[in-house]
Amino acid sequence: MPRWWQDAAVYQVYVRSFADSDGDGVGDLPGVTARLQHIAALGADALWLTPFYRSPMADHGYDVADQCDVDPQFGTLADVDALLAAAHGIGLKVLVDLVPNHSSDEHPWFVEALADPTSPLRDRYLFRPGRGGGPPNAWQSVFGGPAWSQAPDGAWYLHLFDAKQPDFDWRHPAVHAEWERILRFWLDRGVDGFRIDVAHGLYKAADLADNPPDLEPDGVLFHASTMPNAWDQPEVVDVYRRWREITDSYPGDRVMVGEVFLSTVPKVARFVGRERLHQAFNFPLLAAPLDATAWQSVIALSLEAFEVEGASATWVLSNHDVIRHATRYGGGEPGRARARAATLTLLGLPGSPYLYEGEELGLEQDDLPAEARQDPVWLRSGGRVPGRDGCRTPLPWTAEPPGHGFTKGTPWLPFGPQAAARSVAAEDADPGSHLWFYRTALALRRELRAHLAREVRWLDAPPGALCFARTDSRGGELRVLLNTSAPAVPVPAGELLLASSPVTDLVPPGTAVWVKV
Ligand code: TEU
Repeated sequence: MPRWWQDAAVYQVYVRSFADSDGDGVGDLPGVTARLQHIAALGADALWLTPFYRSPMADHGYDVADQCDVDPQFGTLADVDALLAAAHGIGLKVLVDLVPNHSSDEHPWFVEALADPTSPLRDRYLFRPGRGGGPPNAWQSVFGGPAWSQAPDGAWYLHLFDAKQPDFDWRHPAVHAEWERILRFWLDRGVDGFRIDVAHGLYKAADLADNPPDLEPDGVLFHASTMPNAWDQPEVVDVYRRWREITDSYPGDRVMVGEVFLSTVPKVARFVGRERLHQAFNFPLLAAPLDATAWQSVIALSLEAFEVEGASATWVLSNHDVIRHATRYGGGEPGRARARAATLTLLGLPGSPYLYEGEELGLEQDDLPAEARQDPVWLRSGGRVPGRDGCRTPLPWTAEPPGHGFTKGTPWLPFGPQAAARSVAAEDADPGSHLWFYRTALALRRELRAHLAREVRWLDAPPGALCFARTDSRGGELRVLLNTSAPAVPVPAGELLLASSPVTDLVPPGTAVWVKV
């Protein structure tokens, strides 16, 4: 019997942008509770809440000042309890986001460490003397600029992200003890699991040595590959070994999914398994072009690496850090059609799809005016890097501006031009909508998944297409065919269960089908 999380469809709620209950323009926990029915009706099994902890919001909540309290913008601890009770009442599990690589500079530990050079709390972060009048090494922040800033006494502290996000020193035992306390705090409160931010981070090379100068980034996503001394150190998996013992000691199959932002499946696979994390996000697939050959090779590698004892595969195409996949795949109706084809293919695989709020509506990346942008990536790069605001605009619930059912006030980021046509209400009223496609696909997946073998068999397909089958224990099999670029491919013989776009007896490029054979 598979565990609930092995095949769970998990819906990512970017709390700031989901639903605002009090009119301040920022989404909040009571807003999520009031709209849980949307997630249940979609057919998701669980939701993941992005950080709602006390935070000065320099990175919209990924800069945490108190990991065990709720920011007043988002609500209260009682609101978390109410959300958990309501979600559990309708059969939804809830994951919360942990941010163990760094804290906010307004965390009480760091406040004292920064102010007092003799404080023992300094050792819980990475303070170092400078080198030749500058920072201790040449490491760069993910958000642009040097990864070091100075304390008033002249010492430097490391921040791989914003200057308001100092990195912990995971070589200090107090950091381990504190995070085990935080883990238990949320497990005791009844969360079903954790998404672990920057899970490949935490440890840095002990000597903080400069990185080899001639490394080329292998894609914008994978800053980690150019700074091998800053990420993906051997020690980090031992943290998760210990955390797995803790999560396993609780009833109810609590789960951990790591945001392991590394470029290849084998690098990510090191984090996953029986004595490690249950899952890690599959970014190599997200970064691959939507091309049958590339997809088949990443999917095959992923199944081999992640479908192992005590773990399962994940499939993710969008989140709050990347360009929405309808846009990456070309935008407009063709981009949305390709996005549906990609999603339908992944929903046919064993493992957990992670769906980002708004992708069920086929939302595209919004192009925001400079004065509206708020992402530290945009701010720190002086406007050179567009940043992530375009995938974080609020969810349009209704067609009516200005609040679109998201807020009674002014939304913290403006709605884009697609808000009215792609609102939940508008798509709910249209049986041919992207939203209804998601609902139908997830419902069908739910019906089939108990009967389908986890094993995936690859079938012959013409160049530009891929095809796989999973045996149905009641007889026959499910066949999934994705055509990315072949001249139209015949629909496999059998009962056509679902198509990502209308098909006749041919599957055109940019289309996927499920067939019961
Ligand atoms: O993202 C991690 C991130 O930004 C990646 O770029 C990665 O860590 C980097 O390539 C280095 O390998 C998470 C959150 O999802 C994001 O929203 C936060 O801004 C960030 O961590 C800092 O907490």
